[in-house]
Amino acid sequence: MIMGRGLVNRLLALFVALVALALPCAAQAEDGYQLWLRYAPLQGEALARLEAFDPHVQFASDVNNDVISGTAFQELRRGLKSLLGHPLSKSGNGGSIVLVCAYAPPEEGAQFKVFARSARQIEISAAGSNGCLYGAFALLRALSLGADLTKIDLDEHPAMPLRMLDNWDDPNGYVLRGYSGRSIYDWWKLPGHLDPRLIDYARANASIGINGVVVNSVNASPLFLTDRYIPKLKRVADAWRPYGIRLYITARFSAPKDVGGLPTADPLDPAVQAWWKARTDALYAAIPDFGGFLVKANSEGEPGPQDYHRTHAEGANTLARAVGKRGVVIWRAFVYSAEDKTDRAKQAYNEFVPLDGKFDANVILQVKNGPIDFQPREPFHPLFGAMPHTRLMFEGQITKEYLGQATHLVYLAPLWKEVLDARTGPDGTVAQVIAPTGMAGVANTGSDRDWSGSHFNQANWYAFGRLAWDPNLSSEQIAREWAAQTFSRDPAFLTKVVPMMIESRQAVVDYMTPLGLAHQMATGHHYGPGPWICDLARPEWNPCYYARADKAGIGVDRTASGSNALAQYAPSVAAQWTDPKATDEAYLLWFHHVPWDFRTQSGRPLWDQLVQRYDRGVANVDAMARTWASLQPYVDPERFADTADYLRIQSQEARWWRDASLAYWQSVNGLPLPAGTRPPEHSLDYYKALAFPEAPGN
Ligand code: GCV
Repeated sequence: MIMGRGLVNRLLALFVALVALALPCAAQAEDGYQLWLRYAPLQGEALARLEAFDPHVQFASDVNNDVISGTAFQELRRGLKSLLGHPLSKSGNGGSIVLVCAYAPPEEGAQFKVFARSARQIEISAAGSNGCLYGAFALLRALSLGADLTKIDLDEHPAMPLRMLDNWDDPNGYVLRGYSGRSIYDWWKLPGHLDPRLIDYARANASIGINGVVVNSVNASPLFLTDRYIPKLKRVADAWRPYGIRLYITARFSAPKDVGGLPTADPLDPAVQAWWKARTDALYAAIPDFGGFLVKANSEGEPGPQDYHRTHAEGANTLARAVGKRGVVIWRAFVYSAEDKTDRAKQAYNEFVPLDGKFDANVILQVKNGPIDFQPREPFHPLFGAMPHTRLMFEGQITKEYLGQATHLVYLAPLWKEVLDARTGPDGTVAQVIAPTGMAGVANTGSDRDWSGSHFNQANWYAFGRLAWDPNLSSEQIAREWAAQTFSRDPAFLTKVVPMMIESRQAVVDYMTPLGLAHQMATGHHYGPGPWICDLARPEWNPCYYARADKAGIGVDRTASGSNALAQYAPSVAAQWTDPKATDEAYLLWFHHVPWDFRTQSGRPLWDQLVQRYDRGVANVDAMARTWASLQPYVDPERFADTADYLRIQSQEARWWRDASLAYWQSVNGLPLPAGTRPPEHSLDYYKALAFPEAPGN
């Protein structure tokens, strides 16, 4: 009997399904390594449709098929095979997916179309091979989500040219603010051995549109500028090129002195300029598509041009001239100084706005989402919209330094969206300000099998890439896409897990820093609460600096009667935050110092409202844990148990945050808790005495 190819495939799929059913649950356990790229076999109608199409992948003749389009080709075959649950048929008689890719450099040509030319032919066409790669991933994503291949009609282009990850990894394998193991870069074994994980990393990044990666920490080692590192960097850059990812390094500003043998790193010294030029030329000789330098200068003790009484623009331009048209210099705006006694929230603006228009064309200023430091909530950074003659880039933190790190489930898309969607003035939003330039996210990746320290932390990596591709995507859509690809497409799973993810951000705000408070985390590790800490020499390193709680009230007066940080925003923006009675409660204590009995918009006195918010945060984490427990049937045992454990930790720690904070505020205001409120479990002294010498970041 001769069986048709389709029948053979269907029988094969049935056999695989029966074997899978017969296996014990543990065999299906997953460790999270595959991220959102599992391409779990389709079922039901979606599978039948793809079987009927019987896809094979081919290049259009006469078009470019360089290494990047080669990756697209391989990825399509890999993804389709996995979605079908069996190899693609060899006959080539089925429907075709045709790649039509031209050549363009990585920042260009990324737009793509995926559409059905006929019922038997799908075309992925792009102005550049990287567009073909993004189109391939988009097609596989759509299929993973159950789309009908023959009805696919995608027409996409990235919202911004630079979509980057910043690794804060040191040459010795330590990851600063890393909560997912050691560094994925083994500089010791490179260039002789390249860990295949670096290729998986590039693939995951490409799948969400990331096209640049900075490989070392902003607190930079000068080693990366030595000859010894060039072949190491080259090996990584070569491995990433097929994924359309350019390699960047952080440059230590004092490197001409540290490793260059010069007596100075003064950016206006001709010998220093010649040194940067020679180093940069050496990098480009080895890596022709080297992206450029990231620099943290005169910030938190890092060296910079101000050490030589030069401005940030003079420093940045020296490096930018060495790089020339070949790449960019990304200069961080994260500065605040021990000598400057003005409100820390104002210092970056004061430093950089006078330099607007003084940076060379290939300098980009990288600005954190808020004016302090990656808090659970901050208003958008006032530099956005205030430097019309400078290229500004958004910096977000995917690693959750101040948001519970590995163990708290917090989905960050709503946090970034809040900033990207914020209007900077009459002319537009933060997303529009950065559209000509880009977004960088401080990566949360490490050597852990699950890459990100927890399964749900992967969602933040995914969301960052997707938002850099298209900041108009909603947090819900991104969560849905991620959860369906990562765990289960079952609508019963998605209708519960997506709202849980969305609410997780407000929950952490509520139990850590409600009503516009910020930076109440204990100094150093930034993990648990430390609102009482007030004895460190630099005032802005004390949580008490950010709450200004006293017997009379709480919050930082940033209006004209206080630091007037409010004046750094456009008048139309500042107007919404001038009057405490009219200020959105999300930012109330950020901008205002108000009495404990201040009547909030809820009608409750501030103290009662604050207590209510801490309680709401705890209740929401408990609700998240219950939701997750109900999702057990949809998730493999290993990832289910990991997440359940972490939610238990988060429930306990939300209580810790609430109880420690309330105990402290009560010690300041002397007020009783509102009737019916559960008192803190322990005394304030108990919370103050807790110590975590082993916490990451200590
Ligand atoms: C790289 C915060 C972190 C620091 C980090 C700094 C920065 O202050 O706590 O560890 O240093 O941000 O962004 O430069």
